[in-house]
Amino acid sequence: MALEVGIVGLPNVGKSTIFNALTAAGALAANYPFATIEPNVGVVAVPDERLKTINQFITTEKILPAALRVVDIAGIVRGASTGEGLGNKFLSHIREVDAILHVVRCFGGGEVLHVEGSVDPIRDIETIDTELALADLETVGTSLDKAERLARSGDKESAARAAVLQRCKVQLDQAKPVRSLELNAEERKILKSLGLITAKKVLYVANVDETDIHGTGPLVQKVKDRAKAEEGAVVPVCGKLESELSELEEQDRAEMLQSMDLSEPALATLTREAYRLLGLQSYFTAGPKEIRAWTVPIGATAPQAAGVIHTDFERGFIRANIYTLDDLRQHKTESAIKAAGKLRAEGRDYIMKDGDITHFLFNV
Ligand SMILES: Nc1nc2c(ncn2[C@@H]2O[C@H](COP(=O)(O)OP(=O)(O)OP(=O)(O)O)[C@@H](O)[C@H]2O)c(=O)[nH]1
Ligand SMILES: [Mg+2]
Repeated sequence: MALEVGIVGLPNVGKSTIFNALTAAGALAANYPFATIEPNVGVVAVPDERLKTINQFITTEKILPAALRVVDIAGIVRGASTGEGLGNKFLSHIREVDAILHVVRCFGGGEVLHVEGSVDPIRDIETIDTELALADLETVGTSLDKAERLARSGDKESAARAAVLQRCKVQLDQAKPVRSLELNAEERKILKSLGLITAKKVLYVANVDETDIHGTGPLVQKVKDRAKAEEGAVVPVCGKLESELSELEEQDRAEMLQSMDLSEPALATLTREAYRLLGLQSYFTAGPKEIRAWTVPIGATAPQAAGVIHTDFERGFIRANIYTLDDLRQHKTESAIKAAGKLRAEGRDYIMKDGDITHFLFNV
């Protein structure tokens, strides 16, 4: 099950433009069902040059990159938390995603109306943050009442729960996100089931003018400063340009990128950053049928990684035979890697490393 990121922001900031470009580019990227699943849900490939490198040594029928699900959520307006606009319905979509892509308008252009009348990314971020904080405050308030009641009747677990919720309440009352609270593992566990929106990680997407595709202008700088204070990241994307790029064939796209001094579409950078934000890494399987990237959280063990392919692989895990891309570059074939004693047999406790090329042995 691919992880999911939700595109959030004020109306008319370019969310759907970016979503459409992401899913169209993904569809061209590989022979994979990268496309739109529902009108507002798509699957995008996580670009990874290492797949091509593996393919230089191992011939295969198809190459499958890792994937992320992306959901385009309708614009949030001032008052959404109290049911304004499409209000709560959309907030409930955001509760379900693993991380948030917050699109902020940094492009001018009088022809596209701004709901607040002018371009001001920091004000816009604060408007969204306030609505999300208010929505969380409601969730926290309800849970806190309940936890306090149970705590009074002597329930220890509820007392611990009430203490964490109280900290969240203080934070949210100041319109600050729960993610910037320092929480230990136990506290995180308590909050997990609440699906608090402001506890989710955020990647800011600065939708820039065609005159500022590298994002060096003052508006993007403001967003960068803001993100830095929250230990977050910003990717500048020109929605208009990306949507043009996504419609081109590979050759034309490469020429257009080069003419603008860009090494890749901003959407590729965006997808990779989102992957990193989620604390994910890839390992590979490689054979004549397919070369494929699989997604695991950083710190996953070998059996857990096997479980991403199939739950039987995890249950019946015996061992993993692993080599690296460098081994492949040096020795050229798997049999040569083995002959050189470089094929490692790893057991149940092995912590997967980014880029491991793996064969799992299991019985069912
Ligand atoms: N100049 C310029 N216009 C853009 C850019 N990105 C999007 N637009 C325009 O802005 C308008 C709104 O874009 P959408 O992608 O529909 O915005 P949205 O955020 O999905 O809006 P809602 O779904 O209503 O919340 C459209 O007319 C786009 O063509 C950009 O980078 N530059
Ligand atoms: Mg839209």
